[in-house]
Amino acid sequence: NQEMPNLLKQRAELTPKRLAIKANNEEVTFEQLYKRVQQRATILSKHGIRENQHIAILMRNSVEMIETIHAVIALGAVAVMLNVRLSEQELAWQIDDVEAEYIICNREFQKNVKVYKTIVCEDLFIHHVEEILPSLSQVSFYHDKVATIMYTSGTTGNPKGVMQTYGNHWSSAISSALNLGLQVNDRWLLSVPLFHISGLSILMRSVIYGIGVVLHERFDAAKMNQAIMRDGVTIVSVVTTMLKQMIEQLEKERYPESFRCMLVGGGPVPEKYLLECQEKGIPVYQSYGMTETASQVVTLTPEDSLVKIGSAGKPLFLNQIKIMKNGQECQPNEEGEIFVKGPTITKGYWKKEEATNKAIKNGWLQTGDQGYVDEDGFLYVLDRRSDLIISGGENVYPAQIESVLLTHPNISDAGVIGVKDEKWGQSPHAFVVLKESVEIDEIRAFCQEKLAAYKVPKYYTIVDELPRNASNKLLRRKLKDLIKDNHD
Ligand code: S0N
Ligand code: AMP
Ligand code: MG
Ligand code: MG
Ligand code: MG
Repeated sequence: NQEMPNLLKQRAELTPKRLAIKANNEEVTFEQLYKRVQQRATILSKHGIRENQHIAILMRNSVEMIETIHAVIALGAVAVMLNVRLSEQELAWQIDDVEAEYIICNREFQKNVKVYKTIVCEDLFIHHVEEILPSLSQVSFYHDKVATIMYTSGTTGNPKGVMQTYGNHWSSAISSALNLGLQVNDRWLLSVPLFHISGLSILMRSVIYGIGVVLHERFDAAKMNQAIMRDGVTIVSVVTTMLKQMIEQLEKERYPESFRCMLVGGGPVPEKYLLECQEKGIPVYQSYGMTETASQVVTLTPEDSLVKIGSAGKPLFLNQIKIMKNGQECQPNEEGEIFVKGPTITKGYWKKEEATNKAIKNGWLQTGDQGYVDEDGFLYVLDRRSDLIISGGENVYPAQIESVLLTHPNISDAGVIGVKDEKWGQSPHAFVVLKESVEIDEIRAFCQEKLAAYKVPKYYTIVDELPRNASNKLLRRKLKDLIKDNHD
């Protein structure tokens, strides 16, 4: 369990004058960032935040959010990253489960967590701090120590807190650099949420590599393109929904030569967008990864992007993959379930030993995803799961929506599937069996109360009964057939 220094501190010592963050019209160097983080940590300590506590962060992407994450880490506490799109109930569930001591939030989100001990970010950092907390220099970091927790849902049951260690983040950043390379003048455009590993991993890379983050507080395709054209951005992380809007917006223009990587992940990437990228000379890299693997574990290399279009690539250095079916390892091109092993795999789910042992055996993480590896070792992730809907990079689990629908007094049975959506890739479609008649709008409003907006079914079909097998298991595949003609 190797000890490591405070990474931001060491980075600030190594390259103090380099750009750490560029946001709006603000530019922050690593030296300045480190100073501000020390001040923030001192203030947070005065509010009672201590080493090893779980501190939830409920914020929108901003410089303040970056400083808050680093400050929580500097105190030796664990940063629990909450998705700002979640409903009050969903947030409460995660906060209770993780036993968060405090929630640091933007003022706009305070109403969603009002029963908890909140610290409103906007109120906190208006005063200047004269003296930095001396004990900050005594906080130790270890490879095996949990840095962050992010919740992710499984096929059934409640969300689970994925524990990401310092070692996981470190290894992830190193493996990525060994694949994509690293240049002193790299700048990574960050517009995906920092509460997802897609966003947080950029922050980690920035500190570990000593490269700048160009921060966008909200996604705007035109502004992203402008940043690539004008702000010296060399790498961007996107999900398919964002990529699609960016290429549409680009029209006839071309990105500059210096722009070297459009890293796309978090869900399936339809080949038509990859082909369109090729036509427009966009260096697109498909990747495969998840919260449990601290971001990408498989990424296509530049030299293969043309020949192996559609593939997510080969495992990044030090990672391994295998495809399993009925307890046997598959042959090349044979479809099965994807397993991953390597130093970026989570040490487990918070307080869920059984689930951890089920998911990770001998270091191999069972991903739940279907795919195959071709004869040259390239992974293809298949879009075969009926139990997971990915809408604009956000995971939606049908079982969760079904259980919400079932609590409605007029609904006796419910089934949810993902249907094709032009903008989001997939959207939830609900099938309900009614006890008594009820307006669809009422069902929708009922869901809106309890679920994040992106989980609220977009379409509803009233049916007499749902397709179930002999053991009463819902056959979601059969639901697809019922509406085949509507969505294709
Ligand atoms: C796609 C995004 C940017 C859309 O958000 P936008 O445009 O800002 O929407 P809003 O203005 O906030 O809201 C407008 C309306 O749209 C609804 N809405 C918003 N998002 C969604 C959604 N995803 N699905 C459906 N509806 C959505 C709002 O509710 C609102 O509706 P109304 O008007 O009715 O109120 C945004 O969704 C986004 O940021 N998505 C990306 C999330 C993400 O990053 N996912 C990846 C998670 N996975 C991982 O992190 C592992 C993989 C990974 O690490 C990775 C991934 C990508 C690239 C690189 C990596 C890597 O390995 O490094
Ligand atoms: P998350 O739980 O939000 O970390 O999302 C991880 C999930 O996104 C994976 O388990 C896959 O189901 C999906 N995913 C990630 N990358 C890809 C990809 N390249 N192709 C298809 N699905 C992907
Ligand atoms: Mg997941
Ligand atoms: Mg928007
Ligand atoms: Mg996802």
